[in-house]
Amino acid sequence: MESKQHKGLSRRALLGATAGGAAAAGALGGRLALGPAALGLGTAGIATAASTGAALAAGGDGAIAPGQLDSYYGFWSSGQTGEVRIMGIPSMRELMRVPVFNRCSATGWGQTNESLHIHDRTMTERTKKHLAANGKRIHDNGDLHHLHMSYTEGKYDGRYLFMNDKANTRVARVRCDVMKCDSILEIPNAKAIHGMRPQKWPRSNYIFCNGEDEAPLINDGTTMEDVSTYVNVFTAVNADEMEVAWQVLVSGNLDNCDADYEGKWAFSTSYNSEMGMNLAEMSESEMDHVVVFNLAEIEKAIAAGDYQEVNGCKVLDGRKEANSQFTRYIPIANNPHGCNMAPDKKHLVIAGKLSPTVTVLDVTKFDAIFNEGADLRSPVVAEPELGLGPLHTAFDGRGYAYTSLFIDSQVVKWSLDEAIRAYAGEKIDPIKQKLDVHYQPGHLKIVMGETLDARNDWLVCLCKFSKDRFLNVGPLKPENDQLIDISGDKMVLVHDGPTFAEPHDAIGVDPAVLSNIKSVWDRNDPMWAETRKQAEADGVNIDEWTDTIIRDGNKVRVYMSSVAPSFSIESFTVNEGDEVTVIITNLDEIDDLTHGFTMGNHGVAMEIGPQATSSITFTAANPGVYWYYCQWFCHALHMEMRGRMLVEPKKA
Ligand code: RUQ
Ligand code: CUA
Ligand code: CA
Repeated sequence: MESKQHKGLSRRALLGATAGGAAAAGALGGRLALGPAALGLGTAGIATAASTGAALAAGGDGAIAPGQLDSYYGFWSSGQTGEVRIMGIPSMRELMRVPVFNRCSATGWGQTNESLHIHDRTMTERTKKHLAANGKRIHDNGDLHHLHMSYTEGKYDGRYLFMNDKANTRVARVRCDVMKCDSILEIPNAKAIHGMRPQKWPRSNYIFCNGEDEAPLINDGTTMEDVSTYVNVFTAVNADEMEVAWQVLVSGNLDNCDADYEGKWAFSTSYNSEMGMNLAEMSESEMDHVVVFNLAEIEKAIAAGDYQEVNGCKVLDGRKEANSQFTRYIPIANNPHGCNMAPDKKHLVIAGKLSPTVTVLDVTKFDAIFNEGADLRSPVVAEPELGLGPLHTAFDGRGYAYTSLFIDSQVVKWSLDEAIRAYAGEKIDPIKQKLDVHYQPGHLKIVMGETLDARNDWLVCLCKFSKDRFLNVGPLKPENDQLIDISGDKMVLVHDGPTFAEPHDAIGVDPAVLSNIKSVWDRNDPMWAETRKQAEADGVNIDEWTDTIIRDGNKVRVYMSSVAPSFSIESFTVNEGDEVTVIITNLDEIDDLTHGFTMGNHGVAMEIGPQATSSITFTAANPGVYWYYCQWFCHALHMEMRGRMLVEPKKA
């Protein structure tokens, strides 16, 4: 039975045939005995999946046999967990976690000196003051909603991933060659970065960042009750330097954003054009708006020096009353949410949320709305009614759009072209299919669907509730990321994927884009450039086997090397109260040979990848004997990979 599965028969292939179905039930026992019912599929659904050749070849129901690789990378945000997750599509297996805004117990992210340098680089004085007052060094939470890859000419270029932190108003960058965060930028003036997108054309020079929360621009407590002094801030970050390029003040708040394929516009939805301070006020108006940002006009003003400098940022006034050429406000039905640019380079789809409609805007008509007295709704080319609670829209390469319906718990597939023709008066129904999902979907993504290279095989739908879909794990339930086969005429739900709090967003990427991923670090990697400088100042060569201990007042720097299964230092002695920095270079050069360093009873641990240098600093507060050990299983004698720190009592 076992061997049969290893010959590449997927669960779906087995289910598709009657005889095989029995074999599968035998092979996989209870799990498959539940079969189609548990998957929420009728037999018709299975027949369709089995008949869709392309998707079946790619893994059918998402079952990838042991040892087989996925067809695509998936990059998942993790919401309030604050990390990035790398998944496989279609297996939906979690391949790796990349800590970004969170503290990571395994890798030491948020604790190693290398990661603290990244945190410190742009931390504002206000944040430093706050952290010091709370006895902390960094924020150890983040709310990572959106992540996107860098683009060159409308396609993913495999250089970086960018992600937002709504909780602490930050944007971060992950290097795709090593899949580690290399930059965190705290954005001054704005509050709560929510929507975030890299520029698509000509390349990702900017990352566009929406400020969601309203507050006084100079937020020093002098004005608080008078909400007319509140502003919202749209920020363009220089994606290469990870610095604020410019900011634009806007009317209303900002929710989601996107950018076009010509490099002319960025656009953001606003659900609080009312500038309300409570729910009733925020949904009072019939209409909210989409803000269109005119990049050429903004850049012109910045180049001419026509800006205000606030907290080191170049700020322009794009509010309605300023009557500038920086922005236009297109009226959209109340409380819109998703903002998704189609790969046809022309259409932008705004999801209604409180309205059962989505609004389709032709971005090639945006120039016209910057003329005096123009009809701001003139770019609207369709407004199909899709169902209740439309949140986000994904696109395939065949002209279909797929919108999540939060309240209806469905994904609706519709034709962009037919919606436009229907709006022009033709008697035609653009809706192709509504598929039940489980339950309450938010974002949904098609592999490469946010690029000019959109695919037609897999759609991932990130459902906010799983309710009864999995064994009960207590009051806190997982989310449910569902895999949908879109290769045939009908969408077919093929896999339930439980996830921990809370992937808001995801992208699917062809591995061809990521051919630059390394298995071993480059010894000269900039990640530990600061540490290397310190070593040079100490006269230590960290590229060679070393066991040097430098004493510098009450600071002690312990330079070690590691080669499985040993550290170069078996024991070292410090004095009670010393500030100890342990710097380790992993001289192993083999793939998948990561070591770790954990100092017992000191709350200290870090990862040291092959050919990497990592360092960590702590105070030896209590005299005594402490063992340190490698916490990454690296060798048959991994348990023996340990040593002692002896902390001498203070001399009286
Ligand atoms: S938003 S679930 Cu934070 Cu992306 Cu719509
Ligand atoms: Cu080195 Cu375990
Ligand atoms: Ca509103």
